[in-house]
Amino acid sequence: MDFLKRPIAAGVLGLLVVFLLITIGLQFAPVPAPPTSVPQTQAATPTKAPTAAPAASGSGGGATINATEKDFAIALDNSSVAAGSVTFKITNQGPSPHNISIKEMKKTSDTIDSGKTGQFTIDLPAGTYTVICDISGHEQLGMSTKITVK
Ligand SMILES: [Cu+2]
Repeated sequence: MDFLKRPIAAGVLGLLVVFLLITIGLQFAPVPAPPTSVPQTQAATPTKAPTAAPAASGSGGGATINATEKDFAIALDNSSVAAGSVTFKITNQGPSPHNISIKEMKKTSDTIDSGKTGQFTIDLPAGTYTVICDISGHEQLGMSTKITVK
């Protein structure tokens, strides 16, 4: 190790070490860069979250129509409601079982037995709908009425 004592050799060696460290440092420098792409993908997911909030507030609202059914008629306390969720509160005052069916939507409530009550909620866009009891023959016997949704 005699050459290490020579100033020029030591200087050249020192420069080589410095050059090597800089080269290694430059190669490792790009490594911290990839994490910057991670926050971008994370930023995309929170934008979906706010869309869930309006759905929760909408569930509480909606129109209510009291529907009284008998053999053989449907009486509604309100025949004009706002578009959206519409809940029929059904009372069956007749001796026969009845239901509430929105003809245009092909949606029908559970069957309500004589003397019983029930509820039927349906999402209705603006339009005119025919409300019937879809138990065989009941519509023809008079269980049919109209509602306007606007
Ligand atoms: Cu009926």
